[in-house]
Amino acid sequence: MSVQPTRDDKFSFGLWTVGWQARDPFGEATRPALDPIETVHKLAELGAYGVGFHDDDLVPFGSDAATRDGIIAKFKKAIAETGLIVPSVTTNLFNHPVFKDGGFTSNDRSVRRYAVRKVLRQMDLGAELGSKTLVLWGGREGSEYDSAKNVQAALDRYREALNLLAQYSEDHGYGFRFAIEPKPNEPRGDILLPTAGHAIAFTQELERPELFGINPEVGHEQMANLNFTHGIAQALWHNKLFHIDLNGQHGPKYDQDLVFGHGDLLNAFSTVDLLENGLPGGRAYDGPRHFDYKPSRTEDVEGVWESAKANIRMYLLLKERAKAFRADPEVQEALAAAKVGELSTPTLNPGESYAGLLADRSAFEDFDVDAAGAQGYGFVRLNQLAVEHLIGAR
Ligand code: ASC
Ligand code: MN
Ligand code: MN
Ligand code: MN
Repeated sequence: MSVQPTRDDKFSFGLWTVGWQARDPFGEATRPALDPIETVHKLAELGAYGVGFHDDDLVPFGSDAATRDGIIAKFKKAIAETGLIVPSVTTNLFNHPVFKDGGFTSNDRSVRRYAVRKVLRQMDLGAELGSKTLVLWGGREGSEYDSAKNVQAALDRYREALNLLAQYSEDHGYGFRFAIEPKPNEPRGDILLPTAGHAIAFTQELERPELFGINPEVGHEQMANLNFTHGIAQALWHNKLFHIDLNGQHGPKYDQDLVFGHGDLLNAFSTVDLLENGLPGGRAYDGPRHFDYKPSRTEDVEGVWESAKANIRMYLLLKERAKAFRADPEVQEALAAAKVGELSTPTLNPGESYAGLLADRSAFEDFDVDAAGAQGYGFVRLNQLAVEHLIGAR
């Protein structure tokens, strides 16, 4: 089966993904640090079109100006040599102890001012590299204790910071769109903007809501016991799917960051089907297919690159399976029998108001509720067909 990635597939990786040294709360690193420049070359070889990074992934926290300039010059050379683009960048507001109570929403005002400055600096660099999306993962924005955080004040401060970022981007002609990444918990006990829905609602309270959308991550939504495919479908519906973090997760437990498809495979199938085939009448996603996973702690460096390849291969295999599913006449027939297409027909007739509905006896007085209640929808048959396509049985 041909699963050769091309630039048109828009696969991108964060430097922090393959670069994760597998330090966890219970153990030391199991792998050496990777050189970001080598990583850029390796990702290009694997068929990625893009690379993203937190400021500190590229330039170690606290580096002096000369070191920083030197690293950035080398990085620019590497992306020029490989033709990789930098579709999105993000800022690390979670690693240093200064952010232990958050960045934009720390109770300490001086920390908040520092956090905003750190993001502005990364925006300057991202703009210089041609990036148009700024991802905002507020991993430390939250609390362990309800008494320790005034949530409404925290949301005020969050809004204040994001309004400032948008103003800065517009004033400098950077043209950034901002993608808020929800996560319910970990590393904080409870994180603000915990799900796609919370984050979308929050964007409506900003000065320039059109510049703000979300960057949902498969595992983060699943940690909240939510259906990721439903989440991105709703985000598309709101025109808020600005970016996506693909990975794998087995339900509500710690953030696993597995390879895409190595968690809930059925949901990964429907995710790719949605991203690649869209929904009738629905909006399409054409942004990066960005992998935000962590090569498991058990892997050596060779295993790191195998796992990176696995993400790409999994996506392309699922894309091929989803195409076969959609093209199968039996599936078409099962979709029709299940009335999946009928949902796209408005409930009211063109131009009809409630008066028309009230006058329509067939809608109520003469409606055979027992017959309608007795019909079978055939969803199980349809799903069996999906699973059979997924496992290559058809
Ligand atoms: C991000 C992002 C995450 C976190 C995590 C850091 O930028 O999208 O999910 O940081 O990967 O380890
Ligand atoms: Mn994660
Ligand atoms: Mn992520
Ligand atoms: Mn992550």
